[in-house]
Amino acid sequence: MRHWKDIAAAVRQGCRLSAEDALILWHDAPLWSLSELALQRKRAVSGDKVYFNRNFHLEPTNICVFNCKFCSYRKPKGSAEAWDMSMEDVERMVQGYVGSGVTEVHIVGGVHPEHDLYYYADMIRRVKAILPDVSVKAFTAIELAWMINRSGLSIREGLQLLIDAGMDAIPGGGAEIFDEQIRKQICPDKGSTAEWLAIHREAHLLGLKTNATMLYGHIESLEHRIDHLLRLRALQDATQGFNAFIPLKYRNFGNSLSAIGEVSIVDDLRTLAMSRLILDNLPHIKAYWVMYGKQTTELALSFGADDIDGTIDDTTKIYSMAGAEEQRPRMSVADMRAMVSRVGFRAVERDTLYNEIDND
Ligand code: V47
Repeated sequence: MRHWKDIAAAVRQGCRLSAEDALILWHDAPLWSLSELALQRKRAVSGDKVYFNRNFHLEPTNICVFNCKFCSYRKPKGSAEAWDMSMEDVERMVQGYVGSGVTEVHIVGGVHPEHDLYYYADMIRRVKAILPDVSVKAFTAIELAWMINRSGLSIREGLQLLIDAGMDAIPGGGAEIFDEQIRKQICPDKGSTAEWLAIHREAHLLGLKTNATMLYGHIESLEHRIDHLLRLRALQDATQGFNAFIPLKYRNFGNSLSAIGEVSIVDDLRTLAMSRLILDNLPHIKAYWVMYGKQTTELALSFGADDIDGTIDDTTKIYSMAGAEEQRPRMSVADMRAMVSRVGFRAVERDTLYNEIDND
């Protein structure tokens, strides 16, 4: 068995990590060493830049046909905490951002039993009619697989229909953990790993950029995390279509896995650094401040992250309902710039496709 120091030396030379070496490094290397390695890789990709954007989320519904055990957001139809926005509600909300400077709307929600592909294509068209210059990053692969399957179209045809309506990119949600046995335990009725990967592959072949996530810190092992990252790396080798990877820490309030608690901040930082090191072909690693909280996000910037997501404007409920510190997540551009410069990096505003926006 190799020593972590030998593996670290190989990584410093640019060698790709195998599953076996990744496990040794993840398990044995001291935190400071993972920080040093991940920063070296981050610097090679994005220098001293850390990206952010001006965005808001649109979560049209939390009614969902699936019942994932880690989810605090989903409520059954008829529950006092369930919502289902009408198209007029959606338009009213989007109108509120005219002239605000936002460059992205991130649309995700529950997999509603009645809303179909044509309904969501119409929603995208209405959003674009109000905010024509804003990028629509929409629907997890799980939502997409559901709506496209029900339409009778192929994945390619379904995605093309949404692209024609104005969809510009796909967010990374719904990946959870790819290992089929763990997936069966935490989200038994949800769309499969194969479906998630097929949607992203097809999107990439159509020229769409997408993100990827991994839900960690529940019942999975380090081997499962490494397997997840290696499956993403393999798809990225084939398509080059992923823009960013976002590790998502399991937050335990208000869902049926609550009893297992949450992992430590050291686990968060190791996971970020190892994601940067294993995903040597993915340009951006995002520390999603809404999920980590602001303090962990600051630290994350010394562990390979080069993106902190966006201003959000208190428009997402997924993490507040799961117990995250940020109960009304909102950050100003000045706050984001200050956070990045406190760590010693340079904040750079980007659009959804990582084109830099010069607002200085
Ligand atoms: O798919 C749900 C996760 C995801 C919990 O692509 C939970 O730029 C932790 O994917 N604890 C949705 N995580 C969020 C997401 C995302 C967020 C920000 C940026 C991007 C992007 C994508 O949230 C879900 C699921 O994996 N999630 N419940 C929970 N209790």
